[in-house]
Amino acid sequence: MTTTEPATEPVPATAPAPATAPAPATETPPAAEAMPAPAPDAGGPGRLRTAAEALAAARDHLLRLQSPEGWWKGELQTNVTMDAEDLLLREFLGIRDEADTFEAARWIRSQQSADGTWANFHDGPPDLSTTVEAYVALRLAGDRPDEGHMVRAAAFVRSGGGIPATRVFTRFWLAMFGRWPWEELPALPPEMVLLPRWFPLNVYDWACWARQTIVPLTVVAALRPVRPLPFALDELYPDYDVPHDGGQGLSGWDAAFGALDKALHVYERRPAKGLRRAALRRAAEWIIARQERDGSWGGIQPPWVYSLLALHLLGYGLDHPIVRRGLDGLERFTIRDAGGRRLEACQSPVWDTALAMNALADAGVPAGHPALERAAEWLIREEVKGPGDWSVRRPDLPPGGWAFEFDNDCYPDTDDTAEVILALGRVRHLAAGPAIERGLRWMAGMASRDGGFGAFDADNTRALCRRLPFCDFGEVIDPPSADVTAHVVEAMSHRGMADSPVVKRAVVWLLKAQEPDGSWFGRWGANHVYGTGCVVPALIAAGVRPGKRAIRDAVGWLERHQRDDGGWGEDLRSYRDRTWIGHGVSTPSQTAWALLALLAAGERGPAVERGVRWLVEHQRADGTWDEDHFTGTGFPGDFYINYHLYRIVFPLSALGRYLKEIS
Ligand code: R01
Repeated sequence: MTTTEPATEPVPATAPAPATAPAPATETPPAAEAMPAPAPDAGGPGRLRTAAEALAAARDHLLRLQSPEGWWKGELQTNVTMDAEDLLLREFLGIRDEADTFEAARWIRSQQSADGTWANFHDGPPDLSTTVEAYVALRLAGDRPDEGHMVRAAAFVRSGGGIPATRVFTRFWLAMFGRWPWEELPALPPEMVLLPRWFPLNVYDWACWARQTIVPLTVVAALRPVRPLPFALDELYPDYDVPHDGGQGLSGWDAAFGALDKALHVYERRPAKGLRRAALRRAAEWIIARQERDGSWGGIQPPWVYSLLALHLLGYGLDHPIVRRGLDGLERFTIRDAGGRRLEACQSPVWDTALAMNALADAGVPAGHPALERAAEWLIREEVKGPGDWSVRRPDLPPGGWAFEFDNDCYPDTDDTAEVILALGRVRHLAAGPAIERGLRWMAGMASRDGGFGAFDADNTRALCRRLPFCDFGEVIDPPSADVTAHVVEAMSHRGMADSPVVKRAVVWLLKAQEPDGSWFGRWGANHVYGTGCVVPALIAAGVRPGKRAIRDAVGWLERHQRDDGGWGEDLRSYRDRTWIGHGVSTPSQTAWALLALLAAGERGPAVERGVRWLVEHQRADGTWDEDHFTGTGFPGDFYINYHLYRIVFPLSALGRYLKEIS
């Protein structure tokens, strides 16, 4: 990816400008002796900051990024399919605006690699589906197929098998525009929403993000709309047909699902009228009941876009309040700056705020500091107070906890709940107590049968979902993972629950999940460095002794994977190619994760010193770090996230804990 990315500095992007400084005139300043000394100026040429100076500079930088309302939010950067699909949505609805198209096209072009392709993450390999979607969006914007950048893109697409080889989602979009036959997409009948909750592949067998995507897509697939584009895409077909299943032949479940898919295609030619009508009505009700206050669905772009399409196709006009609110809400996920116009796939204010509070507390900012107080008050207001889709599997569990986003009340998750509980535990806020208790009770109730924790649901483990021909992109279930389970264990342990049965079972789960090499897999962060960086501090918090075999093995793995420059880095390619595990360019967040694990394990030796030195040496003059590489994981192998605050919150935590240890 060509890095024409503008500022790498995290700035709350779509919301009111952050306070430039915590306003001392209106706040009660904390006791002077409790306040750490202000940051000195940047080291200047030739002089390296000390770790304490680096910490102070990072702390002050992070404090400046807080919003007046108390939250933090860094940009959530993903890939250009978000921008391409937004233009396609607007084209389909007949509301595509020329000025916005121009700005979106500018952004998309700026992300194109020199070879004419688009990747899904910084420095990543070319991605066929992403390149096709970007190409079609640029055609919509008026770029001609004979322009150099388009010629190069089309050549890459053809060499990779062309449109027939793209993911199902890409061909879904092309079908809506008459550029792919609907019959040649995997069947996705809306009757699925009528399946009872005990029946395999019913909507609650799917991870919440897949469920929210699939339900509206069944509607679109049933109605098979076609609104032709003003251009053909012949240049995106290969010169000869590449065989579809690679000629390997199908076996077992794949063959069974292939047969089911054929049968469903036959049914699709003549669906039972009453059943189809009931299914579409149920799907519409299901979708409408899940629109959030901000107009979104799940606070993530794909379900949002497909829900708008589905309702529109069912007759909800552009002026219907549901559609109106949905379209207006997308504005708040839109960033416009020097680089152009782009969309966030999702927003992370609760997550970022909890991480920022924990980092500031690690950095020695006192519990009564106004920034922490304001953040705590905001988090307390964000508590989820009602039931959600999670209630289907846990009907007797009272609500509680936190979601990732501003408005996502149907979908609290255990990962955010754990981090928020840790963050609230570091301020002295009376109102936090009951919210923490409700969060702990909710989290405990969300344990899966095997003792581990998934993010949004309990026992969301039906692996069969992954085998549907429709599912060729992204994770579609939400089984327990080591990183989430670790966060839950850490939070509960800090609240005095280390000896509770729920924590003990989760600890056993974590010990069993350790890889033979001593590391843990990272489901929501890249990758084994994240998993290991999450699990080691959690096990220590739960009372596992640093001398235990599991901890020693983890320390050994981290030390073996420290890079020559003293940092840690793990490439996202590690999700598809095991030889990359533990290897990649050093980054601030990954270096910090490794340090957090080593420090928790009681390490004080050269590995820690060199890691800290890497952080100090790579800090910017303004106190933050550059981090072009993505270190967040949406779906292993398919979808990645650059959380723009990771570059500062994790290094700040690591420096803070390091300085506490050596002082
Ligand atoms: C997406 C998609 O865009 C998307 C966006 C965000 C997420 C889920 C959970 C969390 C919270 C954060 C982000 N935590 C569990 C993790 C914390 C680090 C997932 C997906 C793309 C394609 C499809 C996300 Br299909 C559906 C959604």
